[in-house]
This record gives sequence, C-alpha cells and structure tokens, in this order.
Amino acid sequence: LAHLPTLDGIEAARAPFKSHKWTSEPLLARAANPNAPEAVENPADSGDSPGTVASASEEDIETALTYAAPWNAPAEERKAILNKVADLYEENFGQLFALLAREAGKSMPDAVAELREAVDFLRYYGANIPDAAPVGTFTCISPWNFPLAIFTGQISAALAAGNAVLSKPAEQTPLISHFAISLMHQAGVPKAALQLLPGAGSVGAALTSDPRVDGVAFTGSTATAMKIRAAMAENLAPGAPLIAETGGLNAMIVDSTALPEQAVQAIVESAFQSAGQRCSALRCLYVQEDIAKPFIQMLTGAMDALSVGQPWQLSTDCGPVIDELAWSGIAVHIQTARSEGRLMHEIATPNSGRFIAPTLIRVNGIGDMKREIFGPVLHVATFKSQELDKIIGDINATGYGLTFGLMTRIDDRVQHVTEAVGAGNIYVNRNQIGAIVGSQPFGGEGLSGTGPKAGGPNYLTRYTARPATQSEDPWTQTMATDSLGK
Ligand code: UN1
Repeated sequence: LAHLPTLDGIEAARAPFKSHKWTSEPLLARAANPNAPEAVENPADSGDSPGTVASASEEDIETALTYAAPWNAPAEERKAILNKVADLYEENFGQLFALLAREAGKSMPDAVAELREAVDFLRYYGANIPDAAPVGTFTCISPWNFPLAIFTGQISAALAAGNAVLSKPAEQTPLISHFAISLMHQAGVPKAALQLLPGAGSVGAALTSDPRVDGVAFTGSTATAMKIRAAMAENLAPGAPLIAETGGLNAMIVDSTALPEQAVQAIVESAFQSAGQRCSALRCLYVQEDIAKPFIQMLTGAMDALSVGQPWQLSTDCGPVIDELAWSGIAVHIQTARSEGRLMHEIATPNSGRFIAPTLIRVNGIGDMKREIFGPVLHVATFKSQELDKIIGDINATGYGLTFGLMTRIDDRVQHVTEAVGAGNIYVNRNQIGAIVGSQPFGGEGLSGTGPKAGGPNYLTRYTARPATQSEDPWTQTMATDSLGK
C-alpha cells in the first residue's frame, strides 16, 4: 500500500499545471552574492512560467566543490536509500508529472514512461552496487529531454558506487531537478554527497575543468562532449572517466516483406513520440521502392491521426519542442525543404506556442542529412533491393551509431543487416525508442557515446576506481580521428 498514490498526490497532479510556482536554488547555504532568480519557461505556453531558478554563482560552485564528500555509507544502506527515493518518486508522482508537463512539455504518456524509467534506474543500480571504491567526486550533466529519467540514472549510478555528486541539470529544466534532489535528500542521501548547481553552460564548464572533480557523466550533444573531453584532459587527473551519451542520426530500413501495419506504427512512435526529441528517435527512413507508394500513403494516414497540443491534455500525442531556439531551427529546416519541393507531408499544429507539426521530408539518403534535427521531422528515402549494402555503408559512414531499426520477414537478412550496421541499440520489427533498464540497456557507438550502456551490467563499473586501460575507453580513438567539434 505504501506504493499507492495518495489523494494528495492526485490533487497535486491537477493543481500544479496552472497555479503552483516552484523555485530552484543550489541546495547548500547560498553565497554572499547569489544570482537573482529568473523565470523558467513553459515550452507550451509563453505566457506561463512554472517557477524561478537562481543559477549557481561562482561562489556557490566553490562552496560545493569544497563541501563535496563521497557517500561512504555501507552498500546495504545506499541500496535502501535509493529504493526509498524510488518510493518517494512514486508517492510524489503528481508533482513530478506536473513538472514534466509544464517545464519540459512532456505529454502524459511520455511523462508516465519517464517516471517509470527513473524509478527503474534507482532500483536497478541500488540492486547492483559494485564491490569497489568510488572514483570520488562526479559531475553529472543531464539533458532537458529526459529531465527526470536520465538525470536520475546518472546520479543514482554515481551514488550507488559511493561517489559525491555535483548535479548540473539542463538550463531549461532546473525545477524538476530541484524537486527530485529534495526527494533524494529526504530519503537520506547526505547533502555533501549530492549537490545541485543549476545554470547555463558556464556552470558545466566550471564543473568539468576543476581538478577537484574526478569524473564526469554527460548526456547531450556530441560537440559539447568533445569540449568536456578536452577540458578534462587539460585539468583533471589522467584517466578521469567521461561517460558520455550523445547524438545520433538513426535510420530504419523497411523492406518489401515487412508487415506494413507493424512498420507504420513503429515508425510513428519512433519518429514522433516525445515530439521527436529523443536521441534514439528515428531520423531517416529507407523504404524499398516496390512498396514505397502505398506504404507512405499508410504512413501519412497514420500521421493524420496524431494530435499535436498541450501536454496536459490526455488526447495529445505530440507536445511542444523545448524552446525558441529549437523551434526556429526546426522551422527553418522544414521551410528549406518546402522551398526545394521536398516536403512530403505535414499535419496541422496549434497556431501559437512552440509546436512543430510531425513532418515528412524527402531525401536521397542519410548522406543528405548534415546534422541531427531534434524534433518531429522524419526524412524518407527509397531504395532498390540490390542497394541494401550501399545504404548500410552510408548509415555507418555518418560516424554515429546509436539506434537502428529493421523491418523485414527474411531471417537471413536480419542476421546480415544487424551484423553489418554499427549501432549500440538495434531493433528488429518493433519501434526503436524506449530502451528498458535492465533488460535493454541503452548506449551508442562511435560519435554517439563512450559506453558502457546505461541500465546495463557494465555501467556502474565506470563509476568505480579501477585503472582504465586503453581498450576500455573506445572514445579516445574515435575522438582522435573524427572532425566534429574542431
Ligand atoms: C536520449 O534521448 O537522450 O531508448 C536518450 C530511448 C531512451 C533514449 C534516451 N532511453 O528511447
């Protein structure tokens, strides 16, 4: 019964959508001259703000670094406290959902999935506490697109291993981090082992270039990961671990034997859930030429059934994109495609707010895509059967390797294609998002991340003090040969 939501929780789920105001501050005593609180934006409603955030000042960062102390409680106690945090997340689901909707623009189904993933991370890492010393002090830099799940995943892994954590959440989503960290403290994580330092990139830069930091977990863009890598190499102790999950240019191949209904559903989910704002999302769809016409007709029909709208409406499939910068970048991309006659389909969107209609854009192949478009935009190419290996070559040539999807009923082809494509998460005859903690760990290859996979058996070892050998650090090589971020 302890896990059932309380009536308060249900009421809390309703009220905060419109009225509640949260504040987020660094969770230690503030420095003498703190930064002034600023309004946080609601991505779906520019007239609304869910609360205020006071960014960490230089003095706050200095205090946090001085005060940080590894969590040296016995493993059993750490496990019990992480499980208690999971319980508190479940009990406070109303506030967490409200924040996911109002601060991050998450639709209700996306928010439910995210809360579940966060709870899964806490219980999984709690159940797998490594028998080794911690690295020391870990900086955890988390993204706005999973402001609860990835944020909690990084922190709970670092804490399970006994590290001190300095958390720098995404600039767009400080309030949910603040609330979640308050729950962690309430459950018994010591304040010196877990400190929140909200702010912009400069806060992250300070927390990844100070020699008192011993390791960094980062999820975000490949370019930022490379800057962090360089700053760590210059300032941190040699061998300090960087655990990075970064971008992708994810493809799916649908051949003429695929079950069309299954493929269409998988594509709609993979490209448009979370408004396409997942690094795992499908970006480039290859459809075999023989079936392309009727297949794309089915796909556009399924798109027409999607509803774009306010996150807290239960009918919403696709909420807003995160901010003005994201919105304008995607809008320009769609406008360019329109002017070049490559727009294949788009659906209606609300007139105001930062909404982008799920859109199809024609491309010749993944090579036409210069960068990851982080929104509900799917690029479509066709291929002839004899071109299969060429496409696989093109997909691998992007240098990324996060997710890949294959829709076919030919067994030999499953084996051939899944062996030939270099991607961390390969999915056959299903959607290519929504990895599951424990049973389907998530992580990329090449420019998409350093590994090990989050929610998998090797992840926690990188948060423990072991001498890292060259072969355990595959990114050293990748970084040396690629040209991004230089
Ligand atoms: C991300 O979008 O930053 O499998 C990664 C999935 C999620 C992806 C998270 N775990 O769809």
